[in-house]
Amino acid sequence: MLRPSKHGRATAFQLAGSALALRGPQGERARRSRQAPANLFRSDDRPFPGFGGLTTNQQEGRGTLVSMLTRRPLTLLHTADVHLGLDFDPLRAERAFEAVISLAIENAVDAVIIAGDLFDHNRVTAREVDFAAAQINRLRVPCVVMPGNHDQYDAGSVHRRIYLADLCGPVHMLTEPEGSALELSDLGVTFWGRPVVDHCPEFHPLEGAPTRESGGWHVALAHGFHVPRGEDSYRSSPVRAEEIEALGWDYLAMGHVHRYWDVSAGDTVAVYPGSSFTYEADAAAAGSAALVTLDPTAGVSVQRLRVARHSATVGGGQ
Ligand SMILES: [Mn+2]
Repeated sequence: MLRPSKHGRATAFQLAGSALALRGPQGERARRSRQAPANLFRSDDRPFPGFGGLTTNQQEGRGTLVSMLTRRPLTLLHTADVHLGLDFDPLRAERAFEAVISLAIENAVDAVIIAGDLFDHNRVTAREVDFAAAQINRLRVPCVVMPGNHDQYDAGSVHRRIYLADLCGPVHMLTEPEGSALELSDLGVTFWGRPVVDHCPEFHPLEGAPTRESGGWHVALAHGFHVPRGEDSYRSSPVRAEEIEALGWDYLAMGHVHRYWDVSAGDTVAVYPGSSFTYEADAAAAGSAALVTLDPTAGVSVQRLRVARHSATVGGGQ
């Protein structure tokens, strides 16, 4: 389940089974079948230097990512809910995305995360796709993209119709329905994400997220609705505070809620960056993005960035 990646010593791998697969009688078979190889990759057949591979954690029913990477200072530009192809004002979303990419360049980040809803719907035109690709191709750093509920990875998904990774040099897609990890060893970071395939209450974006062992930074992506501690929710794609705490990763890049919102829990720093555009008619209103700094000494910090609108070119009257 390994495939080479285009960014130097990068690897992508799918988790062997998921929490969903562990439910019911079929799940029990799946669990037994996972017990044989405790470590999927022996040390002598690691595909790339520094790649630790995946082990299973029988007690928790979660895989464990073992990384041989070392932490180094890392900055990420995290955006979500870009909604290119926005029905009522496509130019508004486009200008905002252009501004987000400019912020990434100006801040000289090491990588960009788009945590769902890059596209507003699956009917986006070739022109809109070309616009997205042209903007992403302004980057000279990796861009990790995961589908959200507006561009969900079902049979009709825009991400099955067009392949951003082919159009854009920097793009790595996280589209494995049960979740997949992507290790960028040059940056000392491992990403994991489970895309929205069916936006419903039964879908839990963090279900099946592996535990992590020391070594490098661990950054997860989740597109869903935050549920505060102890509360029940019938909303689709819930991400519970308890799940964020149990994740125990360095950073959780959220998407779906259109305002900047810190939902950190336990040791996991978790933030919604907010939509890159704003529905406000006020030209002074702005969307937002998150500038994430991961420092081996100072830890993880997040700064809310304002995404300025180009008021002279954005259509008003909404
Ligand atoms: Mn969404």
